[in-house]
Amino acid sequence: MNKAERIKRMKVPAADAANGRLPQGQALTERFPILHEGEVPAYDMDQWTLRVFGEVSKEVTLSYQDILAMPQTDVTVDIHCVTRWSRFDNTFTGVRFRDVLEAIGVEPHSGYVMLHGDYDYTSNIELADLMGDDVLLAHSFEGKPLTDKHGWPLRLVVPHLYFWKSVKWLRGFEFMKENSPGFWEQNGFHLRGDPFKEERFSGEDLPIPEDEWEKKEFD
Ligand SMILES: Nc1nc2c(c(=O)[nH]1)N[C@H]1C(S)=C(S)[C@@H](COP(=O)(O)O)O[C@H]1N2
Ligand SMILES: [Mo]
Repeated sequence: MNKAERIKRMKVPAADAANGRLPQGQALTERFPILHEGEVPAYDMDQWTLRVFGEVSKEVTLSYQDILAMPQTDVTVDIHCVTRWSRFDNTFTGVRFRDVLEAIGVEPHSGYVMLHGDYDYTSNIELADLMGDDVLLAHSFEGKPLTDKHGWPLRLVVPHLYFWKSVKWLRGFEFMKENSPGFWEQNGFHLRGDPFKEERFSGEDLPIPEDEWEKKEFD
């Protein structure tokens, strides 16, 4: 199938394309693709920790119970993956990043964060992009615990940036002196990744076939 035909097949309701809800170059999906590098982690939840460390007033290590005891928030958000799928109206439940900072009484001493997820996945983000109302450390999706493949026990959800920033199997926030690139950012992807500005790449465009994601696993 040629490119024009593939684009024609993409499901983009005219109203959503017109009202700007669907970013340029994206295709809508109602299924939820599963994308990650490496293995789905297995956990002993008694050993599981989430660390806040680096350039901060104090370093803190949280247990899963600590997270569940913090104020819980539901968000319903659209998500946009750089491999060109978008999915509307996803409801996640968890704790807002900024509520975590407040609950643990940590003052950031820098504006840049390296997000750490299992196994050895990283993505960099600016602190300002973590402070919004709908940035969650999520444990549930559509009212049920996240599935293992979508990041249980805890994933980040940063809906206003491409989904590679929404680190699954989240384990740490490392405040950094400088904005240094994480895993995909070292491999040619944009340092910030705003889907509405199509901030996909840092340099030359990388080839991303429009239908690559359709060949992935879904649930
Ligand atoms: N730990 C970890 N988190 C990750 C990834 C990964 O490889 N490892 N991939 C990212 C990418 S590229 C995408 S598009 C989303 C996919 O989330 P999903 O599988 O729930 O759709 O997870 C992001 N979070
Ligand atoms: Mo991705």
